[in-house]
Amino acid sequence: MTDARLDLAEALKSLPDWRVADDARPALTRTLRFADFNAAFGFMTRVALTADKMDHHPEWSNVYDRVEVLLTTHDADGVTDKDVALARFIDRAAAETGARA
Ligand code: H2B
Repeated sequence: MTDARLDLAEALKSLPDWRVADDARPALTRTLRFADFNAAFGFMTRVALTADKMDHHPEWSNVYDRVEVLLTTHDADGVTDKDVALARFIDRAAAETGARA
């Protein structure tokens, strides 16, 4: 079964560090900065392992200490509870890895 699409504004109410992505698809985005590449990549490794267990994967890019994350559910063509759950995990991992924003 496909997950239900959520209203973006509603989803963002509980995710203050996220915003609507400038993207053709409904998606959430957050940019994070870390102390250096090592911290950024450590964060990504941690998120990657959990994302794979969730079978829900971020679209992201990394330049040195910066990681840009975009979350959307391809199967649903929008944002679902899976994106919100992954965003919450990312927020926790970011805080624990010393993200600056
Ligand atoms: N990740 C994301 N972000 N959206 C999806 O719809 C999605 C995914 N689908 N990871 C999963 C994998 C699907 O392709 C597999 C077959 O379960």
